[in-house]
Amino acid sequence: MQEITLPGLSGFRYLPGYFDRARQEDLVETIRKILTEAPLFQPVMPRTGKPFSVRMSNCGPLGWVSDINGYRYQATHPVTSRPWPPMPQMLTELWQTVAPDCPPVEACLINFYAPEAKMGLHQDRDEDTFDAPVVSVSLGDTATFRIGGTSRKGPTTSMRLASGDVVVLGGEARLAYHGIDRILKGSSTLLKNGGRINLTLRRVTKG
Ligand code: MD6
Ligand code: FE
Repeated sequence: MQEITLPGLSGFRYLPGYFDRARQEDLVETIRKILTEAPLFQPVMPRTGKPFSVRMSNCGPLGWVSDINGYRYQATHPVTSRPWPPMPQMLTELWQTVAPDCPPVEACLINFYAPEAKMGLHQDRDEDTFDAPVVSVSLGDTATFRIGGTSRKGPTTSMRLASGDVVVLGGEARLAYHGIDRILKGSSTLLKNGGRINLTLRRVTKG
């Protein structure tokens, strides 16, 4: 297994090809089942109400939501009011592998990117603890991922995240600014209708 780090950003790990094609297909099937129970919803920005270009859902005991009132974690789907579906075993195992000393994963945010979608530079900081990493899995079309440091200004590095790749933001990198500049439409055959799914695994509460 290849592991790529960045000299100026400790705690950043890029694990290209972590999931092989067969396991990516398993994971997509699992996510599709989750999305029949907890459909993708359209989040909007706090205050402005401007819609995100990605659609979202979650699995696990807690899910991340954004609406006019703010960003938060909650135990139920904002549209159906039902509890989020359970965390799939493949994701629990990924968490145990890359964060063996951390308490169990509590939330998996599912982001769906149509080919035109992107994600502005942001920090993941809505959790009560930053001791555990945020772990991401990319499925489907390749994305251009940009990561900088813990200040919004300053240099950034770009890399392509392909289907099956895993990124770990722990340590100093836990609060690094990052985002998705673009999706490379048609770059993967994994999702029948194209686009990209990104899963981010988080510990939300203090262990
Ligand atoms: C994405 N990723 O890959 C957006 N956050 O679509 C993230 O926002 C992210 O890749 C925290 C940790 C890893 C990530
Ligand atoms: Fe993020």
